Amino acid sequence: MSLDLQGMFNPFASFGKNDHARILMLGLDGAGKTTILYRSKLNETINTEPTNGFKIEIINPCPGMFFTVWDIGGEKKHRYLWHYYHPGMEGLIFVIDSTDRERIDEVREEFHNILTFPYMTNVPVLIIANKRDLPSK
Ligand SMILES: Nc1nc2c(ncn2[C@@H]2O[C@H](COP(=O)(O)OP(=O)(O)OP(=O)(O)O)[C@@H](O)[C@H]2O)c(=O)[nH]1
Ligand SMILES: [Mg+2]
Repeated sequence: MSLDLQGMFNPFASFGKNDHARILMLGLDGAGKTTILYRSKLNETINTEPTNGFKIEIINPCPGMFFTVWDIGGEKKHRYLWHYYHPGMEGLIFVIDSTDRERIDEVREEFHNILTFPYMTNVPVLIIANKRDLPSK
């Protein structure tokens, strides 16, 4: 599957070239954050484990565009970290498993909660409805 990275990262096009904007990537466990992170970095699908804490990678989705992406684990026990890592972040990627209808209310609550974080005002938000290759559960 090819990914249109330039199109996908369009919400962040206002960042200057080469300025390495800091982007926070959040979403429930299993949504596909780490998969997307490495697809964006390596252009390949890697096998992931649930993220225990966080991962940081610099990605270069198109020429001259660099982002430092902070991918924080989405399991409930890690979600308190979301609040601690948001200061200084300049953009948000929120990833949703679009087949996981059972947890859509939880997704909504967590997203609304993120929007109350004090530093999360006036930051561009990219919402990815992931796993579109799968049938709904
Ligand atoms: N079919 C399909 N599977 C996907 C897709 N994206 C991710 N997955 C699978 O979903 C599972 C969870 O993916 P991760 O990237 O580890 O999810 P995560 O959001 O980082 O999860 P946490 O680290 O626990 O927060 C893995 O088995 C992935 O291979 C997708 O677009 N389609
Ligand atoms: Mg992960």
